[in-house]
Amino acid sequence: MTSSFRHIVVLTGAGISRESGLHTFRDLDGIWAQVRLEDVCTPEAFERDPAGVHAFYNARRAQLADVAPNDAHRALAALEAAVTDGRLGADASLLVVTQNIDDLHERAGTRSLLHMHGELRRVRCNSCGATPAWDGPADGRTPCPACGRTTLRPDVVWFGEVPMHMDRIGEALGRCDLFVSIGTSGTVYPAAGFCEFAGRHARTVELNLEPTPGRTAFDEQQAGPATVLVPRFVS
Ligand code: BV8
Repeated sequence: MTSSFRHIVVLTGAGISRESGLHTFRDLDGIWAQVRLEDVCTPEAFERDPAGVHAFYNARRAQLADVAPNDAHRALAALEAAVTDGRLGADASLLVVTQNIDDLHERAGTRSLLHMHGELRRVRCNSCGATPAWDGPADGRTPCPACGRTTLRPDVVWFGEVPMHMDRIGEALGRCDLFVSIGTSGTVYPAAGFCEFAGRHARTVELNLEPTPGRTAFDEQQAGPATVLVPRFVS
């Protein structure tokens, strides 16, 4: 399916990591059924309870050691290899934009990747702005490796904060001829608006366990698990 396109943008959400064992957010067994978004995923929450927010992200960071990429992550890495080898044309391009903060795309081999909501395996210093790679727990007593101050926060984008890499994402969406949304409910903006923007000039496809409320905005919708749909779609 993808071989007839030149410039592909793929948006992924928590659903692509579900079969690796990481919970989604809004499914019945999702993260927001366990903890209130307002208590862990806003700057106000961090201001109010930094230890609680650090604990939430420390637990999710620790979980990365117990999970591995699945066939959907690997299929996207194989697609990138085909682009890099010139099998989709000399000037072909692929960009994976993920809302996920796990590292499963990297571990599957994807390099052309932007984490628009940040990364679990980084922290950010509120004093000096350093964003060191981070594997273990962090909290209000952990000194920043760059400046030594104990002002570290998770390097993720909370509600009300500006997503990362929006300039590069907008540029890629503006020139793509294929936009594929994988494993996202299309609830959170600005990611939820990417289909409408790309759809002005590109073919748009939703690959999701079930059709989402935004499915009518896509040219095509396929329902099923990502580990089945994605390898078949990119072959
Ligand atoms: C911003 C942090 C301005 C990291 C997250 C009113 C209207 C419109 C917008 C707003 C509004 N009020 C406020 C806003 C803005 C707000 C927003 O969109 N709110 C929503 C709730 C209405 N957005 C923001 O604040 C953003 N910032 O707008 O700044 C701006 C914008 C542009 C330019 C400059 C300035 C910041 C949003 C980031 C918030 N941070 N997380 C973390 O803790 O992980 S969001 C959170 O939701 C996660 O990051 C997650 O990635 C994201 C999206 O969720 P999904 O990935 O889609 O997961 P979900 O569970 O919802 O769905 C999973 C899907 O997978 C399901 O459909 C399921 O069927 C499917 N699935 C399950 N299993 C499988 C599967 N599919 C395939 N195979 C399977 N096996």
